[in-house]
Order: sequence, then structure tokens, then C-alpha cells
Amino acid sequence: MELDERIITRAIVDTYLKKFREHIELDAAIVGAGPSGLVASYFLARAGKKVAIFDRHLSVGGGMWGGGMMFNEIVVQQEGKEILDMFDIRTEEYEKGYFTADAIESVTTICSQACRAGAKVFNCITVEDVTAREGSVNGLVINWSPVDNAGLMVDPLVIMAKCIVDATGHETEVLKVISRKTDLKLNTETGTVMGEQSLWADRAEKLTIENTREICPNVFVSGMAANAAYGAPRMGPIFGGMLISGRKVAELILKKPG
Ligand code: 48F
Repeated sequence: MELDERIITRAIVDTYLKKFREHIELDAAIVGAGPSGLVASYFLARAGKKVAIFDRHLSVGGGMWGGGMMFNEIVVQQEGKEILDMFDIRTEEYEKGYFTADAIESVTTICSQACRAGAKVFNCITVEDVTAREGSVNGLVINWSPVDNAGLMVDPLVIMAKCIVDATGHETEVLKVISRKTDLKLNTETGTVMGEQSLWADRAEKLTIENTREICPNVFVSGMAANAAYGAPRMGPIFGGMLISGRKVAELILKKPG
């Protein structure tokens, strides 16, 4: 059979547009395909929710690919290891209570299982704004990342979601846009993003789980963004908190009435 480039093109365009059309209305829209967003998408999809993740980069995995300073190994504590075990990701005990895992195996396996559970990943898409109605956020304003990178004046599109997760890591981009452009207050001490404090692994790992919450109506925050929102420290290259936060945010969404 001789391959026909027109069919290849039609196949990509038709299937992508079908996928996109089917995800214009979501139960949960996650911004950021780092470890916390990917884990959250897995648990939500597994519970039968319609969930999509939007990430501005071509690749998923956020800060996990690079381990610590591009040494592509991650460290997790016992509770984090239990989540890696659940995904069947191999770990080694380095010292009592400190486990390492290959960063590439971790990202690819979590993402693969999230996709197989039904989560859809939309890469190369930047969330630049939200829509808010009657005191809550109900949608994300999205555009191709290259439009943003090139500074082109191209209007975005909108997808609607019952819940939104800011899993954008250090940047807390969704929460910042909510504070800047809507009259909604975040339930932090200042009512806005408080900003992260300097690195303190032990404290940050505990707080990232505590800070994983619904931060304003229909908007949840997970992972490093949770600490940045509530003014807590960063944790550096230990990833257990990210994984547990991802699971916690999914549980909070699943428990939310309606
Ligand atoms: O930073 P990131 O990995 O978030 P996380 O899940 O994990 C943090 C750790 O990687 C690490 C750490 C300790 O473990 O401190 O940093 O909290 O992933 C965030 C993702 O969000 C995407 C970004 O490309 C990255 O992949 N992102 C950020 N802003 C936007 C966005 C945006 N406006 N639109 C779309 N994607």
C-alpha cells in the first residue's frame, strides 16, 4: 500500500479535533502536568471523571524530569514510595526512610497510567486567563503556547470545568490571574498568592499536603503551587509531597458535593 500524506493529515486533524471537542466541558481541568497534576488526573479519571490536563510545554512531567540539578533521580519518603509502588515504579532504599526512583521511569509511568485511566493531556497549551461567574471560577482561557512565546495577538478559546486545579508549580499562574483579574479572594491570609519561602525539605513536604485545598470556589491548588499560595517553603528535589498532594486534591474534588 502506498502511503497517502493527505490521509495522514486528515487522520491527525480529525482525531485531535474530536478529542478537543469532547473536552470542552470537563468535570476537572488541571493546569500543569507536573507530578501533582498527573497524579491528580489519574485518580480523577480512575473514578470516572472527565478530566483534562493543560500544559504549556511540549513535554509532560514539569520539574520531575530533572530530579535534582539534572541528576535524573528523585527522592521520596515512605508515604511517597507507597504511591510509586501503586504505579509499579521501582524504588531503592538509599538510607532508612529515603527512597530513590528513576525520574524518567516515574514521569513516563505516571503519565501513561493517567492516560490509560482516561485523563487527556493537552500539551503546548498555555492557560492565560479564567472565566468567573456568580462568585466562582467556571472556565479556563487557553491558547497555543507558541502564540504566547511569539507575542502574537491571537484571541484564545475557552473550556468550561466544574473544578479547576492550579498545579502550575512555583508560578501559581492560575491563582495569580484570579487575583489580578477577578474580584474573587483566595482563602490565604492576604487573600492573594503569598509567595514561596526558601527551601526547607521537611517543613515544606508536610505543608504541601496541608496546603492542598479548595482555595476559592471551584478552584483547588496542589503540589508546589499550594506552598507558594500559602507562603510556605519550597522542598527541593524530594517528590513524595507532590505525589500525595496530587492524590489529596483528587480526593477533595471527589468529595465535593455536586
Ligand atoms: O513545576 P511542576 O513540576 O509542578 P508540581 O507538580 O511539582 C513541583 C516539582 O516539580 C518541583 C518541586 C519539588 O518536588 O518543587 O518543582 O507542583 O509542573 C508545573 C507544570 O505547570 C505548567 C509547567 O509547564 C509545568 O509543566 N504550567 C505552568 N504555568 C502554566 C502551565 C500555564 N499558565 N499554562 C499551562 N501550563
